Amino acid sequence: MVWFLCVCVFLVVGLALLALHLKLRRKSVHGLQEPPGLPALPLIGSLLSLRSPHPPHVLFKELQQKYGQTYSLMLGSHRVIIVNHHTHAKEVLMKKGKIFAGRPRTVTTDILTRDGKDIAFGDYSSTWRFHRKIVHGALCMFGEGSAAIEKIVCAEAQSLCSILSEASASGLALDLSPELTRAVTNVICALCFNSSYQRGDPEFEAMLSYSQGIVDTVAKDSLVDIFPWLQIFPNADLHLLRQCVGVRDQLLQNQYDKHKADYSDHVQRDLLDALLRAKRSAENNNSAEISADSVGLSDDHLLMTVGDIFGAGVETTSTVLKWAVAYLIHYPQVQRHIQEELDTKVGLDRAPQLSDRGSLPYLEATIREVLRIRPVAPLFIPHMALSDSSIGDFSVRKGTRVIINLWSLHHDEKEWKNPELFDPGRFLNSEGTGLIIPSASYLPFGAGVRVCLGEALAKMELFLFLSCILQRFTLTVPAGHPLPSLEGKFGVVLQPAKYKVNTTPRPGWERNNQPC
Ligand code: STR
Repeated sequence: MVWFLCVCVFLVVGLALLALHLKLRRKSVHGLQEPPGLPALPLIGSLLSLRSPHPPHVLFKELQQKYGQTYSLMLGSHRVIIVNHHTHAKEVLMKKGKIFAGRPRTVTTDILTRDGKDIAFGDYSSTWRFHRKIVHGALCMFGEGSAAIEKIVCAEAQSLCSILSEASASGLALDLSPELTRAVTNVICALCFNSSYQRGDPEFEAMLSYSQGIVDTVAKDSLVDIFPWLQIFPNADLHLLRQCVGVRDQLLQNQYDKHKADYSDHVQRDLLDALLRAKRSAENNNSAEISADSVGLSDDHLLMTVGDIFGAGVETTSTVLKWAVAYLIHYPQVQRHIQEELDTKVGLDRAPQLSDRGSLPYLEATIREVLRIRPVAPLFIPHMALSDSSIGDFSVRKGTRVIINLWSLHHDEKEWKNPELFDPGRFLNSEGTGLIIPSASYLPFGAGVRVCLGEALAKMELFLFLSCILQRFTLTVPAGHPLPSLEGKFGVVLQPAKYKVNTTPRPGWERNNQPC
């Protein structure tokens, strides 16, 4: 009898859940169907279907075969739509950019950004828009637009090359990572704080490790972000994240206090001065619209934004440089081609400068190819629908998270011939003289309302660092070491594994030590 009752209850509950599932599935916005979905169980969502030896961007690309280019899944109780094709990606980012400009709040990003007071992870609002506008203005003034930044980048490239020279003289195989990171960090330091780090500076060492700690723990779909209630249990990752964020915040706070103490309306030394000025002038402005906007633009907001610029500026550019070097070692013919181009267009008597960009198309094509084959952020940062909407013919309910799988866009076999092959030539016209973007399925810096703010600065740095290095050195794998792995470690940025490099000075370079 008891058994019979149990079976009945089981059947009734099962049928009820099935009915609910079908009802939810049919329920749609504007009469459209919801995207096909992965199986989902109550509470744990689609977790069982997401077990895989592959990192999420690769798994999401594979799942297209079964569910189509756009499909949905449940992460715990959150509905997530995965977009794998460029037409839908552009609809989300550009055509309906404002509707999808939201950001989900997660445990880890809230810790990093004081509950979303930054730009990258902060939700869409009038404060956010105003905040982004002033950062954009300040970056234009101190970043891409200024000749000063070119000088700074060139000086850093120069000092990086001196260190590579020392290493090559001693015949040591070198892990380029800390050197590249220091060079990129110093550019951002100069830009933000008008300061820089010498080799071995303890503050710089502290920064290297806190930044890695943050990359290892933040926004990588860790379980606490899916199930926030897991925070009640001791969690080593969260502990590490809090500790790293604490160190970072102290560092930022010191700079902020210094800048506030000797701030003057007349001189703007760096980006932080420019941000302080924009904040003050907004506060003093009587115009109803602006003062309403500026409400909430607290010290925390500026601090968190400087943290973003710092984190993004350092982690992304240094990661791309490491990927570029890894690929140049794997493809020595590409390296030779760039060096021949440098030899004929720049020569050995002077360092490359930004104005050479137009005459070095093969190097530019190589940078584009690195950004395609190993995108810095293969899933970008998740978006969130701010109202009911649609993607293609599928309905999307308000609050749904939308993940654009940039990896799928950049590795789409229909768009790219042999996508796993590293071939800078695909970004050149048939004569090899001019740059092209051969496919619409290419968005290394995103697009739309939340497009990367540092795109111009990043491109400038990649060009100057790589051209300076390749003008003077040939990069090879040291005897007895394996080739760098091209696989990558998934996180908020896709980082290459550590590897060692030999830097051999190119013939003729030793004689010419022209500074930038
Ligand atoms: C890196 C580590 C750190 O110290 C601070 C940040 C905050 C900004 C993040 C950055 C991170 C990683 C790369 C991000 C960037 C904002 C935009 C950029 C996510 C976590 C990308 O979208 C690639």
